[in-house]
Amino acid sequence: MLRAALLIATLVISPPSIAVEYKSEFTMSVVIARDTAWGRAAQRFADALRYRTQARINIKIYFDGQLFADKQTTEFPLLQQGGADFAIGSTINWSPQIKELNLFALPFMFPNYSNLDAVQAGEPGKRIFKEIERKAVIPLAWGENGFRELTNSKRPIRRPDDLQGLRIRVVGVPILIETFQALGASPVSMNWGEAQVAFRQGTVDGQENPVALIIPYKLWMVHRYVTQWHYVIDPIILAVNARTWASLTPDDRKIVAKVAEEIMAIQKREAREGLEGGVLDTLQRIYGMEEAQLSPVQVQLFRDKTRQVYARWADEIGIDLVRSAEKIVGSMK
Ligand code: X2X
Repeated sequence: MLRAALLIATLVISPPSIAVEYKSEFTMSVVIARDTAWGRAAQRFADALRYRTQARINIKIYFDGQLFADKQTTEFPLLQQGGADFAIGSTINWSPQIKELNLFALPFMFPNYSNLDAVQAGEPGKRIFKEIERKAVIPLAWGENGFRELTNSKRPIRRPDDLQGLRIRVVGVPILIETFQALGASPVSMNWGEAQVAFRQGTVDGQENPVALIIPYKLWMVHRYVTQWHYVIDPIILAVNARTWASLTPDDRKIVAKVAEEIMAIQKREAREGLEGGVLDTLQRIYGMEEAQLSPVQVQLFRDKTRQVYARWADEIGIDLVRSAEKIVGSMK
């Protein structure tokens, strides 16, 4: 009798529900504007999580690099240290801290998106995610900024010679600076925000970014010429700070992982939409840009000029990783 009463008392006193107390607001860093495939994915991720977790996970997104007052190459340390709980970041911006991410910036490494998907899904992609995890950041899903094409205000670029002396804005990472130097241009590194001003004022002559950004950033207003050369690819990654991740309940972690995967799969499709079927024609037809579409022979001339940069960076990145990716790309040609 006494035992039964005790049992009932215990059941009443210790109900199984554990109230989760998260911080009232998680932060998320995004280097670019909301009105892009990349920015929309951040918004959808935050909206879906708020809904699916009954607002337990409430994310405030800082677009346009507002969360890192400094250079865009400091976004990864910010995420690492918890200054941002989440981020959708470019592999270029994170490459100073994760040297393996320079794989995607090896000049003329990836001929098309299928090769890239295979590398990400295969051993190299898994290894890269492990490296990120070792640095206290949990990568949740790959997304896409796109193949980076060249735009400028001076002249059509069809041969390396055409680039001679042109001031080209790049992100301040060594591999891109060295690539443009090898091509005879004058690379100028600056943040994406400052770059918009430099384009309008003409203090630089050109830049390199995917069509998915050329259109919403209206680069067609400042640069008449565009060259489709697919010289590097720029995947993006949705990731979360490791302590933030550990603070979530296992059930919430499952929801976050699932939502990340689904939203970023849509993001990839959106960023790539029409790209391989000649969206550059759109730049010409709608925005009056003059496009140079390079033949494989013309691309080869640019590739030849950047071969040493490739070789040097293959060592820096880790020759095993590069060979493993090259093998996948080679088997698909
Ligand atoms: O700064 C750029 O060029 C951008 C927006 O594409 C990146 O964040 C790498």
